[in-house]
Amino acid sequence: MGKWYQEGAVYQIYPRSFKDGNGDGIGDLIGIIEKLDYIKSLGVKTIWLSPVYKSPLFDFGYDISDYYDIHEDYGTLDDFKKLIDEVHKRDMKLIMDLVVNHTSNEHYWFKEACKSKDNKYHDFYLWKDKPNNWTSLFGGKAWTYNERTNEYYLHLFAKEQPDLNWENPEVRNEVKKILRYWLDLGVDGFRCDVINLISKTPGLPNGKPKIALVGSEHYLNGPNVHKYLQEIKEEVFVHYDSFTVGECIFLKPEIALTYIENEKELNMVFQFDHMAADNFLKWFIRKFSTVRLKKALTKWQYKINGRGWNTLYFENHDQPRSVTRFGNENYHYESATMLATYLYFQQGTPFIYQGQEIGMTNAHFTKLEQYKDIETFNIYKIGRKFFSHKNMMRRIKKMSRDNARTPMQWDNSDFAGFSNKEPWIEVNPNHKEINVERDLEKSNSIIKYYRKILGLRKEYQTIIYGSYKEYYPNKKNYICYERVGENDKFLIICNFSEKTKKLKAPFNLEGFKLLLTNYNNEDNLLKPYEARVYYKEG
Ligand code: ISL
Ligand code: CA
Repeated sequence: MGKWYQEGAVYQIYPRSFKDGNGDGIGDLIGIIEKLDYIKSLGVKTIWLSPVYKSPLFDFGYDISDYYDIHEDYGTLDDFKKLIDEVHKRDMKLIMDLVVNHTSNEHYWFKEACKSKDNKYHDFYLWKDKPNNWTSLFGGKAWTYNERTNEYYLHLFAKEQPDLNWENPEVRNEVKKILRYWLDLGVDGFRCDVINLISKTPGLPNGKPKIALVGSEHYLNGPNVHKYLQEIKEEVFVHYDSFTVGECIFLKPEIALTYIENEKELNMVFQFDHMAADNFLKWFIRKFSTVRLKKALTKWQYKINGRGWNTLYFENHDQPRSVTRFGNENYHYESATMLATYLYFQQGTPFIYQGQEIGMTNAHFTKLEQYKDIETFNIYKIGRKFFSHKNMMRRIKKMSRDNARTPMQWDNSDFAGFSNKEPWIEVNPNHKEINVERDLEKSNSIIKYYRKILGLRKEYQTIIYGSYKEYYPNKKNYICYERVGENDKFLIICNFSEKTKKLKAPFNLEGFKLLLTNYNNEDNLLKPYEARVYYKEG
């Protein structure tokens, strides 16, 4: 029997945009409870809930001001306990987002720390009399002046997100208390936000000059990160049946293994290599290349399988919608199902982001005021020093995180069934055609296709544990890989383009049966975005 977090898929909910249960235009916990049967019907095992803690919402919850309470927009602690209960009643699990590289600047600790250098919380954060040259991941400087102590504090993200000083054992003890609190409430694990940034080079020295992320050599996979994570694992996680997935930015497979081999610190990680298939450093856009995408994903299959455990994702609350980004909105059903076939027959835990299962698209906003995301505004402001308004609007239209944060599209009513009140962010007008209710009525239902994939993963252990081998790695817009088990074999072939392509296989398909496809076609021509899963026993 394998591990539940390896065998079952995860469904990520961005609570502000999932379902509004009390009619204020903002998603909430009661709304999520209303939709648990729908989530269960997809065949997923676990829900990953993006932050619902108290927060001033500068980064919509990734800036936490109270780790022990629920933001009033999302409900109460009792609502949360009810959610956990209802999730477990459906034999599902729930993991929370753990954001402990930084807190909100409105957290009690930080407000105290700013009062004086000898305040007991002062060394919960990282201070310098003079800033070094590090830059923030949200653009701009990574330091902000604090008048009362006449010094600067570090923030790798927004100035409202001061970095915690993990060198301080008091900080680590507070994090352990937070973990135990939620685990004792029944939470089944955590998605650990930018967890490979928590250890910084002592003394916080200057970084080498470069175009962006100046100083990152002093905080990416820092000197004590493994000490800290092993401490947390040994003192907390080993006492619970839980799992952790670490978001680790700019990570190589060899480094990933130092976190996940033998699960000694984390059970798995999110890496970002495949997210660079259409850009450099997110905002320098380049033409999407399927060969680049394939190389990235195959590299992680080859390097991790057998020694660690992969995560399989194309979307989350930070990434543009994959059907727009990698697929084709004119072949909506075909490209959404092809992407799902390509991704979820690989080895690793599937992560599905809310709305991906109906092929929700990018927002296609045209005005800056339609956006809500702090990263988007920061990047626009900085970018305008070098590029025109039009140029920057083109970049943020493609890459803004708000592309993933428009309200979930449940039906074709005014606010897509998300709410009966004007939501906090605009609903995508295409919800008239793209919504859960309509999808489930269609024979070409993306949801039903996802259900088939997750059903096959439950039925065939080879999809979970089998070997992986890619064919034709350099063949553009063509996917071909095999999964081999003790006594069966899968061959996945996808036409990753809108052009008809000749079927090409690395061996004779005699004796194989077509187990899954997004068309009804078995001849040797692949239609636009056609995906096929061939299967043979023995
Ligand atoms: O998408 C990204 C990488 O290309 C960045 O926008 C993202 O900020 C980075 O991956 C870190 O993300 C995490 O930490 C941030 C928070 O804003 C993101 O939502 C979270 O996923 C700071 O907590
Ligand atoms: Ca609400």
